[in-house]
Amino acid sequence: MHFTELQRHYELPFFELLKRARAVHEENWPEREVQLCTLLSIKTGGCSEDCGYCAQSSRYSTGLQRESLMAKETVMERARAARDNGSTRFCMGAAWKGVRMGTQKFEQIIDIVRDVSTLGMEVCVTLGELGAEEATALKDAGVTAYNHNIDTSREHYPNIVTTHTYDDRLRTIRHAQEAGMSVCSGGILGLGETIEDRLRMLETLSEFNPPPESVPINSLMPVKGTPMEGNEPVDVLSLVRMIACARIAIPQAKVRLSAGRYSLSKEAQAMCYFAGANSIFYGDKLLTTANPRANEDLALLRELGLSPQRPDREMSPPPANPDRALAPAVERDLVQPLDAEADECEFKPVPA
Ligand code: SAM
Ligand code: DTB
Ligand code: SF4
Repeated sequence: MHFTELQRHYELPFFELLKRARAVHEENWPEREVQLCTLLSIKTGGCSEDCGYCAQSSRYSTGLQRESLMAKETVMERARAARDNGSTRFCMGAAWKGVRMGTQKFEQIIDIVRDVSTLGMEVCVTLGELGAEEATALKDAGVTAYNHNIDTSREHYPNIVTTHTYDDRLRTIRHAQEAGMSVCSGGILGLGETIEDRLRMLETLSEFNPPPESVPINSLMPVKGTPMEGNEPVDVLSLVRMIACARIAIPQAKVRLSAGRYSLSKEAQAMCYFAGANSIFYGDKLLTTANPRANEDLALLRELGLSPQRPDREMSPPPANPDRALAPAVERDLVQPLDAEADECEFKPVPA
């Protein structure tokens, strides 16, 4: 959806915008279902990147305890627990710039994914930068969706990250699409961006072909020690407007009310659900920061007459529109080799 159209929607009187978003939601989704996704940080901290919001960047003293790649059995225990608690999607995150074929850590990841995918949940991973080969290997191992956020507008991106570019992010998304994985991509509100930046971000996401399968809308979790620790909190009504605009601009995507729910009242969350959010991160912890307690989330869903969504392992990614070129468009010859030393020695080659 073009920026000016998004802007027109965003500026509607609040209830008019909500009414339109609700109508799009009802046309495209079962009205009462909310997807429950559990996050697990399988490799924590020590990341080479300088994303100004992130607790896990090695550039900032955030006091976070670093943890190397989790053993498969521990991941499996957590995944089984998530399934038993009603999650239908298990999302594993790693604090890396990216992954490369032929390294020990990538082999370990593939092994973990293979086993987790036997549990019947959707399997999502977020591992940073991917090439075409890595994307195919992940898909073959059983990944259903790859999370890679564009986070903000192209214009604002260099103000929050300098160690990789917006085009690097788009290239990874394209590799995930080409490998046949669903793409989960969204952003963060509260990075010092303008409303225009937020809408430019939605414009970019809505132009993906195939469209993203899910769009996480995070509000910044301010982390002490990062350059963004003192950022202004996100205004709740602007968050609801963004959820509504995401619902209208990308009707076929699940809109995930993501980080930041911890500080939202029940009423604020209810407005987000009404505006089109139909997925949440569920469980007491996100990757490193707090999330509402699972029993409180279930109680709120019950109070609102909503219910957890059924799993759909067989779902295929949203199809591309054959009348348009695939998007994001990427320049092939720009792939940079990953710096093998950057992410605290996690790039050991597989022994011969
Ligand atoms: N390293 C990989 C990457 O950057 O894609 C995967 C992990 S990274 C932590 C995943 C996403 O978490 C980021 O793209 C960002 O959108 C979100 N995120 C990280 N820190 C956050 C924070 N403090 N508040 C809100 N969202 C955050
Ligand atoms: C997404 O958009 N949000 C999740 C998931 N994808 C990987 C991560 C939120 C992280 C919040 C900060 C933290 O817990 O470290
Ligand atoms: Fe954090 Fe991911 Fe950026 Fe690393 S690449 S600093 S884990 S957001």
